[in-house]
Amino acid sequence: MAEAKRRRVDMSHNGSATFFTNICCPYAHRAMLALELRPARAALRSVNVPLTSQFGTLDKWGVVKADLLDMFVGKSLEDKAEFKSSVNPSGEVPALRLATGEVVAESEIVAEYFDATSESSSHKLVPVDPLAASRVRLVMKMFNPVVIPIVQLLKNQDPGKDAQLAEQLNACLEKFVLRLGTESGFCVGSVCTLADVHAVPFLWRFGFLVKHFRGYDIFQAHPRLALLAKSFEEMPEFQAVMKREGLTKEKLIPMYALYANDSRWSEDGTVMVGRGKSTSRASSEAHEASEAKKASQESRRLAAEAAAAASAAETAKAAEAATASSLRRSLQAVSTEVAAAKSELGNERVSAAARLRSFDAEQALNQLRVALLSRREEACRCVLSSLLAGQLESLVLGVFTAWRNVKAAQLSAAEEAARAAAAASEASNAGEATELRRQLDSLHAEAIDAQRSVAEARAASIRHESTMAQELLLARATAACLSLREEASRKVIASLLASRLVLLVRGAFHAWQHACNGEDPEKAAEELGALRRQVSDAAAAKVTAVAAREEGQAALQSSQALAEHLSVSVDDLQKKVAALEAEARQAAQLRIELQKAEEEAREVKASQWDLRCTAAMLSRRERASRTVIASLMASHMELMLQGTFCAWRDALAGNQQVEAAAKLQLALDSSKGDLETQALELAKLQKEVSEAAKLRHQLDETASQAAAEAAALRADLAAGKAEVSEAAKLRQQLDETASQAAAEAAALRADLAAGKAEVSEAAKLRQQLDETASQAAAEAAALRADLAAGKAEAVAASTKSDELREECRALKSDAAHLRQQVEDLEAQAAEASEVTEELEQARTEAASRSTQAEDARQQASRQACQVAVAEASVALLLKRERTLRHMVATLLATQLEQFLRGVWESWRSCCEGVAVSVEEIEVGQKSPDGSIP
Ligand SMILES: N[C@@H](CCC(=O)N[C@@H](CS)C(=O)NCC(=O)O)C(=O)O
Repeated sequence: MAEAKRRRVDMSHNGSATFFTNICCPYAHRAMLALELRPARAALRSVNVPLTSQFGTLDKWGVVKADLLDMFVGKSLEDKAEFKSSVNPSGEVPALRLATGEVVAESEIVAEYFDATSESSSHKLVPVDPLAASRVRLVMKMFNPVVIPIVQLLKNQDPGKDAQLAEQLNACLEKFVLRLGTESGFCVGSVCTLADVHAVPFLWRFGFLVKHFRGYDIFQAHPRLALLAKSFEEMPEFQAVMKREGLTKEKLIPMYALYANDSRWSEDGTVMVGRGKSTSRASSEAHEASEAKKASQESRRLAAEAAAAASAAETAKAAEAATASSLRRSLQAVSTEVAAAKSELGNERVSAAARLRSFDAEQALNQLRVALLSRREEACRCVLSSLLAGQLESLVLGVFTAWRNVKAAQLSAAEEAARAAAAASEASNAGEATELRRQLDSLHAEAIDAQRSVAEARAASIRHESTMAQELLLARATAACLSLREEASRKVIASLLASRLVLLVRGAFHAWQHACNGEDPEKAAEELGALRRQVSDAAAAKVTAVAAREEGQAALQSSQALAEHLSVSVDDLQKKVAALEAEARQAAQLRIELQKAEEEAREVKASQWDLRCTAAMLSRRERASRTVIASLMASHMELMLQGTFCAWRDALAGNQQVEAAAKLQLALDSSKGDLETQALELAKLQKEVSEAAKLRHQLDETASQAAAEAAALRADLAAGKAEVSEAAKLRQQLDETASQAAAEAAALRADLAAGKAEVSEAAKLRQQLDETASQAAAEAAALRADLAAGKAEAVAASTKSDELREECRALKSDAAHLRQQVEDLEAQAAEASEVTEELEQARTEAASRSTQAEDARQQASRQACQVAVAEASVALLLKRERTLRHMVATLLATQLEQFLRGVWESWRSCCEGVAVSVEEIEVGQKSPDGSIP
């Protein structure tokens, strides 16, 4: 009792750690076992917290029976509520409140906390090795699904479900066993781990509890689990817990009776009335045997009942047989009556069939007519549809052929335009080349002009020298010579740049042409080679130009002596230059014409329909232009840099020369009186004069070369003219093509307008047709109504005529009868002629009778007349019907024709609409100003 008091629930937190537990709970058992294996370092107060269900047992059984472990003494549900509010909101054990007031809950977490915080020398429950720890955790995870089926089996109240629940439990246990190690009886490895602490409290207690209450032995089914339980039972720590808590299997079984009875109590609340242990396997077998015995007795009883029922059925069968024979007899009588009635009916049927046959024949005829008409209609539809299909096919074929032709024409026009453009570009190239050459020539001429002017100046200075001091003249000449040299250098550089520009532009146009003609690697390689050759030629020309520049400088130095001779050659050169200028003007004119032709060609090209081709060409041109502009900019940049450097170098050289000239001036000033030096200078001048003669010779040669170049240029000009004439021809052709295209377009537009007009007319016609059709439909409906009325009249008339015929027949028979009577009377009168009176009387009678007969005859003739009239009216009605049918047929035919015409028109308009939309698409791809987007 003292121990029990020690265990009183004391929720107060007095600064020491508290472990809230209950050995009846397998979860709490986990934490208790862990604490035993891994003792806490600080003092730990253990407090038992009764379970809610245990309080119920306590109420009903009393402390002696319910509190076998002395856990509830002095404990109440209020304590439980306080535990919930102050320690664990779920109200579940185990829970650990630390000295700091923090709470650790959930069994495996509490167990792990004990393991982690223990300072005991015992091995850790969670191995330090991560791999071993992972195996421990895997086994723990695989055990969790075992708990639910094991509790379900224990609480199950339906014996029929035991096997199924045991099977479910077995499946979970199998999966768990598969993960267990083989090194020892423990779950993992050779020592006890957290996995064992996790599983054993459950396996140990539910092992014997399930066997006791439900007769299912998990250890027999899984010997590995028996080994595990045994390994644990032998462990001192396990035994220590059991001993301290006073827990034995014998005490635990009555505690778990609550679960085995699924908490079902008798009404007075003192006895459990659930299944308990009553349905163990053995008891269930006995139950099954008694059930089987009951079933066999029941079946025997049922068999006896069945035999009695069979005899009763035999008697009933005999009675029924007698009844059946009497019934059969009456049936035979009835069948005889029925046969008689049938024969009567057959006779009536024959007569009715005879009556109906005529009607059926007419009906069949009508059906035949209808079938014939429907077949005709179907045949007409087939014919029309095949005709329409054929026409549609031919039309589509025609459209495609026309479209192909138009495309081919467009392509050829585009090709021609491209060719013309290429020719024009070549021509423009040639023109530009000519222009550049002309510029080169003009530069050359300017250089020569400059030389001439320099020479004149020089001559003037020489003349002045003769009168003034030769020294001063020489100095001035030197200065002029230097400035001229600089100018000549600039000119040479300009000519070089111009030649580079020519090459660049040519290269650009070649690239453009190459882009336009498609990417032909061989051609490109050839062009590249040609360009390289031109570049090397240009380099050679540059070298030659540098040499010429040097020569020019030399020539300029000696130009003083050449003044007179140059004046003559300058005149010639001026003439040649004038001629060249005239030619250049012509070339410029041609170039302008070519540009115009090219612009016109472009305009013509722009008016072509093949926009894709043009777009592709434009994109290629754009690419080529970009390439060319990039290369031009690069080369310009290079040239600019080169020019800058050259200018800078030339400026430096000029400065040096100016300095030298200044020095020379100073020297000249200083040695003004030195005649010997003057004589020497004069000798030098004479030498220069001789060199100038050589230069003149060279200039003559240059002039002859210039003449040859002029001849070549003239030839180029002629070629250019020929190209221009070709371009003009091409332009003419293009004009023709354009005019043809314009005419075609105009024709197409006219066709389109006509088509549109036709479409509008067709629409109008269709509207009219629709109106007519609606009118016709209304008329047809009216006619149909008339027809129906006529038919009804005809039917009525025919029935009336039938009746009249019948009456007529009756009258005729009456008349025949009367006639017979008259004959009889006449015969009697003939017999009675011997007796006069009798005869007269008989005659009188006969006369009266003949009068009657006459009356009857007259009546019969009247009736015959009436029949004839009725027949005539029937014939008239039939005729009317025929007329109506004919009218309906013609109306239907007209409607059909109109309908087909409408279909045809709508189909044609649809086709034209397609053609129009195609043209509109073609046209719509141009921008409003006619330019290509
Ligand atoms: N998931 C919890 C379950 C603990 C649990 O269910 N404990 C039960 C006893 S077996 C409990 O304390 N129930 C509260 C009560 O019955 O009042 C754990 O692992 O700790």
